Amino acid sequence: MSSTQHPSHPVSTGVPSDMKSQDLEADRREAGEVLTTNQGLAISDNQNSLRAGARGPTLLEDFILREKITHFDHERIPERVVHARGEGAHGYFEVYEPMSKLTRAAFLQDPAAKTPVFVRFSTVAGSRGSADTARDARGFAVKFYTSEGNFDLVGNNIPVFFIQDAIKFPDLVHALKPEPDSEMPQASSAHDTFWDFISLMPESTHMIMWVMSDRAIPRSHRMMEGFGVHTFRLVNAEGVSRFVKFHWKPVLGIHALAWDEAQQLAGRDPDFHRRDLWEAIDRGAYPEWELGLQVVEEADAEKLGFDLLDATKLIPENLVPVQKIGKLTLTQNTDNFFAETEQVAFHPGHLVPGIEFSNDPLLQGRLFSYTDTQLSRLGGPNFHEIPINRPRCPFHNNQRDGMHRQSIAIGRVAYEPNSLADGKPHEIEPALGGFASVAERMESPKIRARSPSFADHFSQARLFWVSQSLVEQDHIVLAFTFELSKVGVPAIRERMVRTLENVDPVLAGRVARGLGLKDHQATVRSTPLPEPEPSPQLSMLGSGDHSIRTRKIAILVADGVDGEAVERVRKALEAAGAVCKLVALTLGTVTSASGDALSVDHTLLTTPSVVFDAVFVPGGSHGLRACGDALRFVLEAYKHGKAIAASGDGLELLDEAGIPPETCPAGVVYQTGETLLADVAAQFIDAIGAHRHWQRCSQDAVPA
Ligand code: HDD
Repeated sequence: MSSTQHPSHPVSTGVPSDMKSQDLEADRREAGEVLTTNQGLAISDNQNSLRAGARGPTLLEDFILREKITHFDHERIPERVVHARGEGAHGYFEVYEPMSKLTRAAFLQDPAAKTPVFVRFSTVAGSRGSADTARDARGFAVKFYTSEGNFDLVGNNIPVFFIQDAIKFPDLVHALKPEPDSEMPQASSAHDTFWDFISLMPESTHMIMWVMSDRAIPRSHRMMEGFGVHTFRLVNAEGVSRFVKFHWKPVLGIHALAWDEAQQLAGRDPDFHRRDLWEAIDRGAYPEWELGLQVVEEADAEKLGFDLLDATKLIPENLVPVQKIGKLTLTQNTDNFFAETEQVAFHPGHLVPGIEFSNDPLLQGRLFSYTDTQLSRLGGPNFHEIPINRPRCPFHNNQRDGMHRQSIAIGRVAYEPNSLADGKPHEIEPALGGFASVAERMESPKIRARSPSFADHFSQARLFWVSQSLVEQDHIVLAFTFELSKVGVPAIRERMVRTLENVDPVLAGRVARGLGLKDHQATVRSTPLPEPEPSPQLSMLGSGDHSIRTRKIAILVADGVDGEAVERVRKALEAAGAVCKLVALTLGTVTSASGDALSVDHTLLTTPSVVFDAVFVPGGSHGLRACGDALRFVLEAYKHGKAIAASGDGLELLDEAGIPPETCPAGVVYQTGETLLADVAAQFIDAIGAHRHWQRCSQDAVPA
């Protein structure tokens, strides 16, 4: 094998070579043949410590035991104070057209170039081992290894934030995290301290609407948007600066789980999102997002009607359309979770020439926080030398020493200016690639104050509400009701309902009813709430192209199954890009009606319907009808609004589960006497393409 080729990174997949991966090659270690100590001493006995007699005490002399145990004792590093739970992958970014009009950033100029990236997705509240499907914002952090240094876009899947000023971040996070006396609840905002804080912070209202929407329970990280959140600046070679918001648009569309499904997944497969990403990349279904920009001329910023520096505001896409300028593709899983995903250090201040900050006070505070946190998390100031964080371009300066320094700086000069090293390394002027901040004019008093332009906390929360479909509004009402029902202090629940009055009286009234607040009265207003023009892009419904690519379909089988139905429907689904798995009572094989052995992928014992997008019940599998797990499987799929198909007498399982064909439920496809299997498959594909048949989920009577 060549020195640049690694067994888990075949070059024959048609994937362009990943340059960051090549850069990591020198740091990869094969297991090796002989077990040694860290000093290279070959070990002859890894089973027994050195003792004074077979039953005597262990000797202090046992340096092999001590080295092994000492290393083990220090294997853990502090988890991230927020976004502790996450997973990462490698890939690349390509720009569609040269963007020189807007920015001088080199990685946004050449459509033929592929810029390596490492991306980490995360939840915010939970610990490192918490479940993936908690109701929460998701982190979407991208490190671009550009020729001009690393550029990190450290965003979320929600375009706004809870607070306007970084000085409130520790308060927000302390309120959100498990309560400090009991360390409960884990990975959940449904508790007193969080809602106490939110109900006292009107500026959080817009973000809380998003967090109570289905955006906070994505079906997959591959099916969620990403946002840079803050307003940044793009600066071109002429020094012209414009405001910009960054967007990531998933090629597979934006899709969510059902809340009941998300809760069940937290127990049935806490790694659901991590597994989904890993498996998709592993089988070559590379996740893709397009990078979008909303660009605002500096002179137009004041015409927007809100302050671009306020991170609780978004720019509606019907006001400023998103222009798609390139594509991110994830192509490679990590070799080692700790070395790559755990040690990667993102920072909104990792910039390249041509991209700059705005004065958003939330962003400004972040610029301090991210380096600071790595000092305790990664153990010192040399975390930039950790392979995953190391820029791919050369980097030289006079910083020296410190904990865990890896590189060996040669020579006696570590200062500038110098003459002993020919003045190197030296500065370089902006025209030749040096970074220079935009020369923004500043004439202001030193003051602790919020700009009056940050004062409107409800208009965009209302814009979000009115832009949702009825189904999405239902889900928001249910989410508020769920979360606030877990709040023990009545005054907090009531205060939050009063906040919601400022968003929409119907929303507030429905939540109040859900909470049993019988005395709730709608607020009498002197001026009616504004009636914003709905912004269609704020709704998830109808997103995507109805493709079923990468969707996971369960085929329930037992001995006697109609093998032809299995194969024909499976073939059609796979041709449309779906992944089919045979689920049966036990592993091994089932024997079809015609005597063929069909390999089983999963059992009903280990694999529930919540890990699938749809279920097909071919005829002949009579053994399933007496199986409670099989009945529960289809009933849950039904309750969660998933596409269900049955051929032949497969519909008897559905009937047994209480899903009667005569009601023609949406998204349930039956083979009647005349229907061909090809038609069943085609209708099933359509039904899966709709993602979920949400109208079914509101049927509380379904007992799954
Ligand atoms: Fe933050 C991590 C995103 C506000 C302080 N943040 C972190 C991560 C993401 C974000 C995606 C995980 C990065 C990774 O995968 O390693 N944070 C955001 C967004 C914000 C935001 C979109 C608002 C728009 N954050 C924010 C503020 C502060 C922090 C206001 C502090 C003043 N964030 C941190 C941190 C973390 C972090 C404590 C924890 C681990 C880390 O940085 O590396 O420094």
